[in-house]
Formats: sequence, structure tokens, C-alpha cells
Amino acid sequence: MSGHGAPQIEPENLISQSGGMRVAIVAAQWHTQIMDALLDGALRAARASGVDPVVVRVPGSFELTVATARLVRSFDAVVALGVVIRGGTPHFEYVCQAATMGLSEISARTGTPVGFGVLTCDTEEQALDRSGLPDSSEDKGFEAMMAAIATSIALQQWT
Ligand code: DLZ
Repeated sequence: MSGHGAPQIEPENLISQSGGMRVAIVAAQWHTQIMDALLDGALRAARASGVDPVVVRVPGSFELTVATARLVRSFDAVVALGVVIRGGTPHFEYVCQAATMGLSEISARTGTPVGFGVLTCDTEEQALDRSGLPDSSEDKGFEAMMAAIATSIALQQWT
């Protein structure tokens, strides 16, 4: 899936509505360089939007679901970050499916926005290109945080 067609949500436009918003980032630890870049992007987006998130580290992307399930009890939005590379795991489909289905189910069941910042790539090069490093073409950690904050703001006046 390419980033073509993604909305341009400007963090500065969210500051006036993000006051007091409690946001948690849950971040896996596999593939350190790419994970650090995703986390950096998510923190950049949060701070530019006037949000100061907490960061919870879990070992792998499989653990994102259980951590998110707990965190949605106490936060207005959660952003899940992970990197799964096909070459890196014979369990690629299982780990990707657990993270994707688990996070989507938690978000729908609880009504709490969950930003999906889990890269599921065939190669490390693809993941680097989406990680928000200076030479990357996409910044998925930033995008996931913007989506979570913007969704929380969109819902807060109606619920
Ligand atoms: C086991 C495993 C493998 C092989 N590869 C990855 C990966 O590429 N990315 C990732 O985030 N996690 C990986 N894991 C770890 C699992 O997510 C999980 O942490 C372990 O199976 C322990 O539950």
C-alpha cells in the first residue's frame, strides 16, 4: 500500500482542540533503527499537535495487542508501533495478523482511537523507506499519531 492519497493533516491545526488529551504510544523493540525512527516520528507529531504522550515499550509486535488493550482503559488514544519483516520471521503472517486484527478489534470494541503504525514489509529496505528517516519517502509513525489524535478530536464533540 503506498502513501499516495494520504490526507495532509497539519499538527498545528489540532493544537486548539488537543488540550488535556491523554495519548499513549506502545512500541515494539524488534528492528531497532527502524523502530527508533517510527517512535521519533510519532513523538514529533504528538508534540507539534500539543500532546505529550507516554511511551510503553514491549518486546515484539505480538505484544502490542495486550498492551493496547490495557492502555485504552486510561488514555484517549493509543498509537501502536512495530516492524515485522518477512525475511526476519517464519511467523510473519501470524505476527502481522495478530497485530492487525487485535488492534482493530480493540479499537472497534472500546471506541478508543488506535493509530496503526505497524510496518509489515517484505524487506528491510521497504521498512526503512516508510520509517521517517531523512531519506525515507514515508513517515508512518508520524502518520499513525496524526490519525489517532485527529480521530479523537473528531469524536470528542459528539460522544
Ligand atoms: C519472534 C519474532 C520474529 C521472528 N520476528 C519479529 C519481527 O520481525 N518483528 C516483531 O515485532 N516481532 C518479531 N518476533 C517477536 C514476536 O512479536 C513476539 O515478541 C514473540 O513471539 C514473543 O511473544
